[in-house]
Amino acid sequence: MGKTALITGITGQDGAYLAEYLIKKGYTVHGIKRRASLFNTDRIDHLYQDPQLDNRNLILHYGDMTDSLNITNIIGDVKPDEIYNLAAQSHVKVSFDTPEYTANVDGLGTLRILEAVRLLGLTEKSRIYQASTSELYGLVQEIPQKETTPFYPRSPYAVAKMYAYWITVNYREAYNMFACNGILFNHESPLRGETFVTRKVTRALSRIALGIQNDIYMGNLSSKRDWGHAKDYIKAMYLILQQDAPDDYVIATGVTTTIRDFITMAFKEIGVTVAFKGDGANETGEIVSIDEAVFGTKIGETYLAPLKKRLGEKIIKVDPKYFRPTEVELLIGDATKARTKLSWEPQYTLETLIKDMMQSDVKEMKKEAYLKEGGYRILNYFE
Ligand code: NAP
Ligand code: F7E
Repeated sequence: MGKTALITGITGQDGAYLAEYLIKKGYTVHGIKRRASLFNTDRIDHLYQDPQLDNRNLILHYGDMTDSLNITNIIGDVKPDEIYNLAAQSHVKVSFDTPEYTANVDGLGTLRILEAVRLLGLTEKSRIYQASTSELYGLVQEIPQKETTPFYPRSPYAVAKMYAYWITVNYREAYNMFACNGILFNHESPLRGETFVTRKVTRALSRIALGIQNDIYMGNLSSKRDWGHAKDYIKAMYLILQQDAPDDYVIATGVTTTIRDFITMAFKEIGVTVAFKGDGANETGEIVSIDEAVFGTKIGETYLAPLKKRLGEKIIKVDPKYFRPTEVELLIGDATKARTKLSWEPQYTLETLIKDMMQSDVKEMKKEAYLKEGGYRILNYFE
């Protein structure tokens, strides 16, 4: 008999990669998804199986992290060997707009999982992974950040996650539960939500290159992040729950890069060189040259002439509405403990992460560009 895992947040970026990974390992995966007025399972549709089939390895349950009875019922029914608590209102900027909801889902939601396991008498059976975050370090007290670095959260999101971190540690110590924190630094992928900075950039640059978007408005271009690939990071989650004893681990690449440099690298991937001028809210970025051979291969020659006309135009601009009331300026992690104890080693570099994201978004946006062109052609035909 394979193991059974329960993933909260299975419809999110990490949930989707983790579900696929565990199914390949022979797990039966249960996931909690929210009821929504539109389908919200795009990221896991390739794993979906009809409820009428026998021996399914992916089973979805409706639920919400704010509903204790629902969470307790699902855990009681599934009796999972492993619980991966990934569900969260995970957008830092949005947490300033919805602080109470974020605290409820991201903070108390974790308590609901831990209490359900305890009350159901599953403390011996169910191992728990809590999705903790580098945002806990906030106003960093040490560079690089490791497991022993003091926390200094800088957003309602981070404060809620701080509660979740400590309640996980407390239940481990108080009730001898196998409950662990993965303190993951930013991780991205083609499945990343469209409003996080990396995906916002790779989508927008693909659209600008294809002539279906004019410009992009950004927030703080100078903050620095330690970005890895989600595919590498979900393997760490799995490894954390396979150890002999529960513990907390930092998962990071040890490389930090500004948002500005991420944009430069993403444009470079399609043969476009940008230069930035000014600072703060007045900073702008423009295209200074195009490597025609690279652009032709990655985007297509058809799109070269229109983009060349835009050389020297301000394509990247700053809108202060994207600034945060309190910013996390610098994150860089030291994952020595994970590398040594878990033998965790990331396969992707920032360059290969960007390549993966740009390839995927160019492919996706080309469909939109073709439709638009096709649409114009049809319109012209009738005019
Ligand atoms: P994500 O793409 O935003 O996914 C979040 C998931 O949580 C989605 O499935 C979402 O459902 C679900 N969710 C949100 N509110 C919920 C609620 N009230 N009840 C039930 N489910 C709810 O996040 P991610 O990037 O995969 O991150 C996974 C976890 O790791 C999160 O806890 C995040 O805070 C944490 N984390 C992320 C990073 C990172 O860089 N990605 C780094 C450190 C920690 P819908 O699909 O219906 O919205
Ligand atoms: O911002 C700056 C922004 O929203 C990164 C979540 O997964 O990772 C994520 O949180 C940086 C910040 O991610 C824009 O000010 C500039 O300094 O992509 P982000 P995040 O806030 O680091 C951690 C580890 C988590 O746990 C979270 O769940 O980029 N930035 N301009 C911008 N950010 C956004 N979103 N949009 C901009 O236009």
